[in-house]
Amino acid sequence: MALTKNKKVLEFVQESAELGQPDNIVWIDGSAEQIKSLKEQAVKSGELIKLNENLLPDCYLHRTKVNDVARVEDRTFICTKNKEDAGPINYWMDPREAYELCSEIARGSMKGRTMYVIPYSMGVVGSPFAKIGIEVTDSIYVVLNMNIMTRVGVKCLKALGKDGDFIKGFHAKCNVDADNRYIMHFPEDNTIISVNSAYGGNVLLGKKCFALRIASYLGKNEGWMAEHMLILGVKFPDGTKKYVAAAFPSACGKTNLAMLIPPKHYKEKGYEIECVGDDIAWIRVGEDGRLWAVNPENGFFGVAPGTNEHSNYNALQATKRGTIFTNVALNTDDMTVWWEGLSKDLPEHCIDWTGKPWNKDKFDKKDKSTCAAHPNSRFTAPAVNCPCVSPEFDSKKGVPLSAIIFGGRRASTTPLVYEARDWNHGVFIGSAMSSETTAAAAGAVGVLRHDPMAMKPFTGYHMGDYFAHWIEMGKKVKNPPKIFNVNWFRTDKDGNFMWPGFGDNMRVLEWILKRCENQADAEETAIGYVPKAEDIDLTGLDYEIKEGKAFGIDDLKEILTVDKAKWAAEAEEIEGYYNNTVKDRIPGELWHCLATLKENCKGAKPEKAAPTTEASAEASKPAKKPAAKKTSSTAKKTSAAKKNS
Ligand code: GTP
Ligand code: SPV
Ligand code: MN
Repeated sequence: MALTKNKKVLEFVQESAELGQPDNIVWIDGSAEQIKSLKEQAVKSGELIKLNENLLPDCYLHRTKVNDVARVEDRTFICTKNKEDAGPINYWMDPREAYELCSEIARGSMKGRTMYVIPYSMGVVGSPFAKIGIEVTDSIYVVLNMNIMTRVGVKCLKALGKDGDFIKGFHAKCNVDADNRYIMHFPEDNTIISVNSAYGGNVLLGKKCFALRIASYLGKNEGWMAEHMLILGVKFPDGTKKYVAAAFPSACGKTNLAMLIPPKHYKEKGYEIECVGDDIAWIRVGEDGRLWAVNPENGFFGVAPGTNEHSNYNALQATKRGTIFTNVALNTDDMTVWWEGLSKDLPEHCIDWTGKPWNKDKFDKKDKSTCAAHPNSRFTAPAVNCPCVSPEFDSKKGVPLSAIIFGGRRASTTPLVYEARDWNHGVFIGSAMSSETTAAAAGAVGVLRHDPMAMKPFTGYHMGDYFAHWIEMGKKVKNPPKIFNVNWFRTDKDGNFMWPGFGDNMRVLEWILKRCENQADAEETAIGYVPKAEDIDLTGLDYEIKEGKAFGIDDLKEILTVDKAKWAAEAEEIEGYYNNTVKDRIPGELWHCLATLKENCKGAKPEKAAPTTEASAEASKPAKKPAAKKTSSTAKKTSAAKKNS
């Protein structure tokens, strides 16, 4: 039975049902009984595998199809009336064509299935930040994940009232056919459509689709920001707290930094880290002229491989109850889960992420195809499970930001940390970010791509307008946070990470927060303010870069170095990105910062920079749509396929 009288919601549900033609419609009320019964159904159908109730209470394993294991950037579209509004970085499709294409694909695809109606809120219900969405889906996996990742149920419909507006999300898994997979965004209609996938970021429509792509567009029009950022609080020995938000590209360390455990002597002094969010921040200007941030999510959809008691104790603890694991391995001896990096000992009896028996003797660390868990396998864990979750997690007003941090994977060039001269320069640093797409193999130079503010795959409009919005926001904040850039991933000539990272990143955070209070010195360089090596506390640091080579002050000096020749080349590279990729609509303030960088590096002979993927002719071509191929007898020939054939 419908749980609301809101006409717009009822209309949307009816239209969706007419399209999908499900046998039943079930409204998700958010009650524990309903969720429990859905879990039982999913276990019965094999969609979920129940794990050991004593060791992992209320935890389940789900395996996706092997063709459906990650976000699909080249099948993700921004459908604005004018192509220019989606900009040169996004894939674009005409909205009418996109609606028609998805309707053809989804029509009748829910026959014999149930359509679930999920009312959900991004942000605490009742917070001025919060926004309501309705996702319809024919996947129990989606319902159960949304129930962890967002706030779900009747309370959201109540908040919507009789005629409140909401973000429409239509998801039909269809045949999970990769050739007819589309993740469509209609920012001008507050609508998202996802067909032919059943994996995480493609189908949990509250996450990247709504909370970043649609929300970034809303934020531009309404004067706020939706960012791919973690939010953490640092509690000082005297009890005061300071908050920072940090944008790193996917799989570059947000969850790890958000839940950091400080080194021993910091802990002994009384420092603590509190996690407010690990992936998304919605940011507004507060009455006090500062920026205030909330995490619109309610759980963590975190990378499993590499997570262990030492690397991220808090994340691992968060997965110990009420968690859904996707594409990890199943240890059949005790019905628990396993992934590469969880433990040194490999499980004796194990089923890999594809559902086949796994032979530990054939495992080769360097060959991904021998892995038991998929490299992008994930856990969906409730935020309340996290031992270091912030007391401000449910705050309706959010937390005030002292600093914003950008960062990526850079084997060279970018120092461990540096500070922007001012807001606009910070925006320039974010706009010019590049990061390696692949984990650096020993000795090899990483393949770079530009990923401005870690938002390349998530900005729901023109990237140049997005930069301009950042500049505009700076004008609205009387007390802006300071902006920094970090790089945990500098390598030596053999490809070893030089900086210990993880918990030791606290040492850098401390310098950052001292700078915000004018309590630490810095040196002005061509790219901004860099710490003096002696101002980064190395007490108790115990790290071997490689066997027999312990990290020392000279290594710190090396990773703080700003090499003008490299930066002269970087400046040329950034200019090429602005001119050839983002093209028009780059704000004058950023051109000005680029000119300053070039001027500061003058005289240094540009040392050839590592080429970014955009530097190649292929990537700088305007966005084109992938061909939709007819592959199964039930999938209808799509209009895009007609045009492309
Ligand atoms: P998404 O959920 O995809 O947005 O990823 P994320 O940004 O939250 O990344 P996450 O924290 O899950 O880390 C991804 C990978 O980076 C893992 O393999 C980590 O082990 C590794 N990593 C995280 N922090 C550090 C660090 O400080 N140093 C090094 N060397 N590796 C790190
Ligand atoms: C990311 O890729 O940045 C993620 C995972 O956080 S997903 O939700 O699949 O986008
Ligand atoms: Mn992410």
